Amino acid sequence: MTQIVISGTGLYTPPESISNEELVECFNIWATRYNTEHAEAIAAGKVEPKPLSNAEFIVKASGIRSRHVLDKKGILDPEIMRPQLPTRGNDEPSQMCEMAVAAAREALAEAGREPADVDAVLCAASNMQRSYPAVAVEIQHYLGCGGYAYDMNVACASATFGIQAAVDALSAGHARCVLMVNPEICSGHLNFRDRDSHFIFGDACTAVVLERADDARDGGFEVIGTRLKTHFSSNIRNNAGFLNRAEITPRSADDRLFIQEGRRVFKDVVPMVVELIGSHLGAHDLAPAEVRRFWLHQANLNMNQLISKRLLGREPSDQEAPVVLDEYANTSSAGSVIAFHKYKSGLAAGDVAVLCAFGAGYSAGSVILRQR
Ligand code: CO8
Repeated sequence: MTQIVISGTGLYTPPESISNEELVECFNIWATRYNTEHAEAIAAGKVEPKPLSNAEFIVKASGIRSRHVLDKKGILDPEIMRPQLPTRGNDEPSQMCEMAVAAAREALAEAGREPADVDAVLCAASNMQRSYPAVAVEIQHYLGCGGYAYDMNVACASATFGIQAAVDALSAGHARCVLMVNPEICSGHLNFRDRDSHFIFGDACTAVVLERADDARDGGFEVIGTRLKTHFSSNIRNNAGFLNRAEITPRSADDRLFIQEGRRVFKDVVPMVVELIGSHLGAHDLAPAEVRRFWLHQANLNMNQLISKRLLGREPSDQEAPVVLDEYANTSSAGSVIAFHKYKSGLAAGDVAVLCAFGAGYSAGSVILRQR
């Protein structure tokens, strides 16, 4: 069988960052104003008051302390509370393209490759900023890659599905060098006026270069195997779509943003992921104790600790299951790859590691890697 390797990774981090305290201050100004304006209706029981948010709750419930975003000013203006991005002309690169090009350049430099060496570009993310042309084709154009390109969306698990698609294309001989990118502008579809979820997401983009082992430079990670799993659930959902304008009863604006039953997601997804990683390792005659590092999806610290604990039978160390969501929050499909990108050094040749992402769908993907 053709050996496939990850020969480079890259990361684009938006320069602006919002702390929990800044986010909560804005939310509470807005909620207090709302409650004052609706005081009579609230007293009459006709309107629910808006409860206040709390920075300590956010850290305790999620492990998140801050998030990088494309536009801090709009999100933190109580009159606006959403990112405000300049409308770009059709002859300018889109925001997703721009982030992906930056992350891709870093990944290609690590792989020792030029954009012209790439003959497949996969843009795997939770949202595309337009329906068509595919964002991947735009990235291919602005980087100067050859071959073909396409978009794919499997929510937070998109990067692992993208890695499997890349491995399949390389194994089948459809491509020799694949660039897989995950530009996530989560702030664009987050409801900053929903106390239960306003703190969850941030923006970032990751990039991964995959090649056949005999083409790649020394180092990097051999892909030992990939395994994907999906199971339908509406517990994480976003009803924004091209048919919104055709709906006889239009959905509310809030229903066209991210919504979730966080507790239920936690309960459903933890066992699904533990089973996926455990059975995937078993199929390769590996035990969780033999895994030197778990680069898990970065949604919730308690969730990651529970998954690692169930697999290892003990608490993981910081090195075994690195965390980036304190700084980045949940960056959807980029999260596990940010953890991989930032914490992939320090392993010895032959060491086994797992990259695993999970989220809406439900969807989950496991990628077993071996340090070369
Ligand atoms: N401040 C103060 N109190 C709060 C706040 C707040 N901000 N929010 C909730 N509370 C209160 C609640 O009202 C509740 O009060 P009470 O007990 O009186 O009812 C109490 O705190 C506890 O609330 P929860 O039970 O909801 O709190 P949890 O401990 O469950 O934590 C989490 C909430 C953090 C959301 C947690 O459930 C979680 O992280 N779950 C997993 C979620 C997850 O992994 N989701 C994955 C989604 S990602 C994905 O697939 C990508 C989708 C596409 C990207 C979209 C980008 C926008």
